[in-house]
Amino acid sequence: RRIVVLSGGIGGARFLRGLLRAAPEAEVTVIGNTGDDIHLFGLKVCPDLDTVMYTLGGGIHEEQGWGRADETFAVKEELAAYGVGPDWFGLGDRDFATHVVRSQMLAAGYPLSAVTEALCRRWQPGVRLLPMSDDRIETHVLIDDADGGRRAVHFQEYWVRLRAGVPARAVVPVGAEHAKPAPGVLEAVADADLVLFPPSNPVVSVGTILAVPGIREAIADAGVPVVGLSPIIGDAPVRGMADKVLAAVGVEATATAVAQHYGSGLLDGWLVDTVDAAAVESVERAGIRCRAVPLLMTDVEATAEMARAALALAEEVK
Ligand code: GDP
Ligand code: FO1
Ligand code: CA
Repeated sequence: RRIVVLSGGIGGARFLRGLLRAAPEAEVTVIGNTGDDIHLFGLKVCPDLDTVMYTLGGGIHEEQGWGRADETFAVKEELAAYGVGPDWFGLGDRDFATHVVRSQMLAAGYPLSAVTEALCRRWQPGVRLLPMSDDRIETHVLIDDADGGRRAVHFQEYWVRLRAGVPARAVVPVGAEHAKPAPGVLEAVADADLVLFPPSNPVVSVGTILAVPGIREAIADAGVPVVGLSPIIGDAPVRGMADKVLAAVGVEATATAVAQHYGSGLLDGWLVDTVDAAAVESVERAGIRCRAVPLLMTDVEATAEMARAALALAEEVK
């Protein structure tokens, strides 16, 4: 069975670990978000691709959900000693090596998709990891300025330096309108038996992937079940600040609102947590089949159960 998963970082990567346990025989292609990418110190950093690669490859810092395990920060400290910023983005020494290899290959003319494939040869994530696009797309967030105006900051500055502490007035995937899907993306969707939206951030992860021209249409037209799992439980994100970016696009932080945001034109099935069982009726009224199951990824087995529920729902909506 060929499964395509649209993934951001932490939530998507953890879900994928459960999916691989639930369906070890499946061929899984991950379309990874690259809107979080940031250029720092002359290097290109791809947080969501790296989080999927490290998590499935066994190198992730488990509690953080990003960056490498057993990290040291000598390079970061030396950069600070030179007064070379920014200092608010925690790049570790081991992680730097990934960005050096990636930047070197990009400079040699390899597209991001080929670079990602090369990096995955070391990590063996057990999935085919494709960037959503080889073209540069960067999510910027519009915030209020001191003098009553507005200014755009890079998503990472909003998320990490500002800790999403100020309202996001707009979220813009800069460059998306001129970008095209990376090689293999549309083919993977066309060949898929099932498309899954993991409990990733609906705006800056799944939403950014869907903003690449052609991807949303390919999924809607694939003629196979599209099943999603809510990243919102009990009217709040399980972790992180997804509610801040949902507000920016006028979507309330509820399991129902997120399903409606994706729309019945895209979603055939939606899983909500048992605490949101009351949402089932409203989601079904929106034309999306809905089931309430435990959705907390407390460990790999719990996540595998979620994945099994998603696969079962996909069978129902076929
Ligand atoms: P990021 O790119 O690192 O932010 O990761 P993603 O976009 O892939 O996923 C972030 C989302 O994962 C957040 O909005 C969380 O609400 C969601 N999330 C994290 N842990 C869980 C969990 O255990 N269950 C569910 N349902 N969602 C989760
Ligand atoms: N997230 C943080 O909250 N603080 C950090 O210092 C940080 C550093 C970092 C370094 C490399 C990397 O691949 C990811 C990193 N992240 C950090 C996570 C990153 O901000 C993700 O984009 C978010 O988790 C949301 O997607
Ligand atoms: Ca992300």
